[in-house]
Amino acid sequence: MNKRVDLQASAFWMPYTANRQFKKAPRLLARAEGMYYWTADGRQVLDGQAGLWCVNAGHCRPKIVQAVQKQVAEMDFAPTFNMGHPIAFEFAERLAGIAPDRFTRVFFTNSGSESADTALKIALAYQRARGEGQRFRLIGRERGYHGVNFGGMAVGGIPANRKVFGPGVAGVAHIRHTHDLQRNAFSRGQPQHGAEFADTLEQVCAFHDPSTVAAVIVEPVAGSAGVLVPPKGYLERLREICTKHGILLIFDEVITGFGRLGQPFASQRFGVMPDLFTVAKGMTNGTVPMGAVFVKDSIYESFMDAPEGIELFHGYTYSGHPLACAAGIGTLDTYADEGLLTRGASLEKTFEDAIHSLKGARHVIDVRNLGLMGAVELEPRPGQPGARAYEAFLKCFEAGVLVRYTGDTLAFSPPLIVEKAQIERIFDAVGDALKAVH
Ligand code: PXG
Repeated sequence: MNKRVDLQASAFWMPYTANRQFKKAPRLLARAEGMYYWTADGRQVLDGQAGLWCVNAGHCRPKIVQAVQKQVAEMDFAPTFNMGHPIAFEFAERLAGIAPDRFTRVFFTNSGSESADTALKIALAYQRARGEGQRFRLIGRERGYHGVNFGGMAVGGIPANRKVFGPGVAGVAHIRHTHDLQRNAFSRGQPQHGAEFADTLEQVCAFHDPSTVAAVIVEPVAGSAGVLVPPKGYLERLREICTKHGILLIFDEVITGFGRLGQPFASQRFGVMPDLFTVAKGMTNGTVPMGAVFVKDSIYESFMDAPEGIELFHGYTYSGHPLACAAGIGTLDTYADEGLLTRGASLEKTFEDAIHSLKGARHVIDVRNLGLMGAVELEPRPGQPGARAYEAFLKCFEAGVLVRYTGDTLAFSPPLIVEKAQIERIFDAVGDALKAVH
């Protein structure tokens, strides 16, 4: 079969992809195991990106595969509206068990986008439940990514994701992003400068009147925008301002959750607690789509104070889907067996040294990292933004290493089972690619 000809006319409208460009020269993955993919023509590719920031335990892990196989044969689907199945309760309990103190409730969704929209809706409903129904505003941050649904898009801060989709949700404002190349380029871990960027929240609140603001949502480390690590003291200051004004702080932990930063969740890594946080991706090791919102006990309780009846008019057909719950339990077992939720901490220095070895490489204007998350930012080629990173990505793939690129930034988030030699291989491949890119 001539795959190229078939693909050019394929019915598959690919997401976030230059369809025509891709279909002319497709890159097809056919199999995966542990740290590796194999292409359709049999080449082995080291996964420097955990799939799409999600396969934290590596690919096709036996406990997860077996759990899903068993569940699909036993009960494929069951509703969670006014019905229940034990595995959903079990998985929620297990999740609450690894969450920071007081995050005792879990609302199931099917993706990070749905988690963001669910968290925003819970925040609005909570404010109303406690008699603060005038708080309708939602605040996001420039360069933030909270998925593609209307709520997450509205609070998101990447212009290309918003500009053609109309006015969207009313009452949304944004605070400044935290990227400061001039002062913080080549920072190892959290940058020194920029705690004061949190004060833009104070300004936005003053402008709109803080008593109209329901919630602020940020990624603890911005992922899609190119791994923007929060400056020291920044998240602490956001927390203080939210608390002072009765505003809920939502952390979007879709990428940072499940061990990416060397702790189960970013809030634990930074010692800053939100009121709600969202997850997806690593929750099921990417095996079956699923997301969730973790809710602090006091927020949940305020819903339960209402007269009996449905407390929250929200939910998805597949909230708590049995296959996803089975995958999730197999995932948590795998994380626990191998200590993966904290393994990133022991590899952080190795990862940091390896990625910073690219300082001084051609085109590189910044290197940044935290946990097993890192980025290398390139000087854009004049008149061709994004071209250099795209070409470097292609060269790495040809050399057998999968990385991610966004704009002119290369991003890295290997599975948490990665070994030192594999970390070195990833950054050697990037170094070679950069020598070949003009
Ligand atoms: N929040 C955050 C912080 C994310 O990173 C979402 C929400 C949305 O999740 P879903 O499951 O609806 O896609 C994400 C997703 C990239 C990239 O290249 C990042 C994501 C997805 C695809 C690509 O950086 N993050």
